[in-house]
Amino acid sequence: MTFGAKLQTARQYINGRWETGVTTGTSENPSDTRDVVAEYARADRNQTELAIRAAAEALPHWSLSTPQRRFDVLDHIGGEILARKSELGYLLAREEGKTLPEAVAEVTRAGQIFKFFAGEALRIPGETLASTRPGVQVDVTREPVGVVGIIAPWNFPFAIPAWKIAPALAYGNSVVFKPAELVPTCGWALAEIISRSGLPAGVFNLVMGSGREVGQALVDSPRVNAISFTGSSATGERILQTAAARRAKVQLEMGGKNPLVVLADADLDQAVDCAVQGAYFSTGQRCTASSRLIVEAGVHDAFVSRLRQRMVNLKIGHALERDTAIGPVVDRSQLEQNLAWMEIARAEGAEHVWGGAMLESATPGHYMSPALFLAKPEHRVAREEIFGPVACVLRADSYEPALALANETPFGLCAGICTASLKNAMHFKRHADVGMTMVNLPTAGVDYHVPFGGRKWSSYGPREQGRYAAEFYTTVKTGYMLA
Ligand code: UN1
Repeated sequence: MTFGAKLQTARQYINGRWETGVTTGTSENPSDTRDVVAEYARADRNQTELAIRAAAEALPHWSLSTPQRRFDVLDHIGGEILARKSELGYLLAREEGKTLPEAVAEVTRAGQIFKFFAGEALRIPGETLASTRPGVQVDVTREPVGVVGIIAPWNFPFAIPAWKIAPALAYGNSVVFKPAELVPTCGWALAEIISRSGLPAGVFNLVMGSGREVGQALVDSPRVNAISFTGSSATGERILQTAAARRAKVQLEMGGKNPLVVLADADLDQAVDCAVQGAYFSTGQRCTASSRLIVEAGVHDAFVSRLRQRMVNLKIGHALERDTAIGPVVDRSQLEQNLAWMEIARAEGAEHVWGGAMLESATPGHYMSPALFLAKPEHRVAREEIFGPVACVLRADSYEPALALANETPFGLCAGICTASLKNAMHFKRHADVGMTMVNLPTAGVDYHVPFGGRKWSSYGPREQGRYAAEFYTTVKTGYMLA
C-alpha cells in the first residue's frame, strides 16, 4: 500500500479482522479542506466491547510469549515504519498539518521507538535478593499488567501511539488502541503495519470513533486493566475518576504551560531560536511547547525585538509545501479557540507584539500567524494552556524571580533555561518543579529512550518511554521459596 493524495478507506481491526464500523466518518486535510484524506469506520460501544473481549482472550497466550517472539514482532514493525518514513510522513503532514520535515521526523521517531522496545523485550528486568530468613529465596519478577486501553491525541499521530503500543506489546500485554478522531488514517496506517507483524489475532486491536463512545467503553470496561491516555486535562481528570474507582491502572499525560527562562547572559540568537522552535513549531500544538518566555530585564527588549523579527519572517502555509515553516492549525474549532484567546489577551491588558491573525492562503485551510504578547503573570494568557501558536513574554528582574515565575503554575511538564551560567543552569535543573528540564535547548522535542512525563497537573502515574515504561506496563510479583 502507498499513500498519495488519494482517498483512503480506514477500517477497524478487531480480533485479527478488518471490520466496517457502525457509522462512517471522514477526515480532512487542514492545509486544504477540499482534500478528504479518508473515510473511516466508526465504532460504537458494542464494537469496542468486541475488541476488548478479543484482547482479553488473546492475553493468556501472548503474556507467555518468549522475548524472542516479541523482539521479532516489534523489530519488524519498526523496520517497516522506518523503510516507509517518507510515505507515512506525507500521510501525517496531510492529515494533521505539521510540516513534511516535522512529519517525517515524527515517523522516524515512531520506528525507532519500536526498535528500542524490541530490545527491551529481551531485557525484562527482575531481581533476586537475599531473604531476611534462613534458607528462603526471594525474587521479584515482572508480569504483564493485562489488557491495555490506549487513548491517543491528534498532535503526534504516530509517535505517541508508538510509545504506548510498543512497550505494551514488549512486556506481554494485549492492546485496544483508539486514535484521535482527527487523525484516524494515521492510526489505521500504523495498525495496518502491526497487523502484518506476526502477532496472534486479538493481541492488537484498533477501534476508531468518539471519546464519548469508544474511549468511555475502554475506561468503563472491567476487562481493561490499564489505561494510557494523552490529551486534555479535563478528559484526563474524568478518566482518572472512573478508572480509579474500578481499580484500573492509569497513566495520564495532559497539559503544559512550559516556561523558557532567558537570562541576560544567554546567547541571544540561540535563545530566540529555542523560543521560536519551542513556541511555534508544530504550530505550537505540543504539550511541551514553550508558551511562557520569562526574560531577564536586561535583555527583555532586545529579545522581544529579535523574536518578533524572526516571527515576521516565518512562512506559514500548506504543510506539504517545501518552504513552509509552520503548517495550519489542526481544525476549525481549534483555530476559533486560538483566535478567541487573542481577544481574551487583549481584554485583560496583555500587550500585543505580533501575529494572531487568521490568514488567507492559496488553499482553504486553518491558517493563523503565530502570536506574541507581553503579559503579566496574572493574565490568563500566561496561565492557561492554549495548545496553539501563542506565547507570551513575562519580565523578571533576575534569576531568582524568574525561577519563581517558572514554577508558579499548576502544570509541571518541562522547563527550559537559556544561560551561559553553569551555576544558574545547575540550580534551575534542581529547582524547576517539572518532570523534564532543558538547558540551552527548546522545551519541545525529546529523545525516545529516556522517561517522558511531568509533575503536578501535567501527568499522573508512571512515566512513559525508556526503560521506565516498565513501571506502567508491568506489575511486579514477589516470590518466596524455601530452598
Ligand atoms: C516532543 O515535544 O517531542 O503531546 C513530544 C505532546 C507530548 C509529546 C511531545 N506528549 O505534545
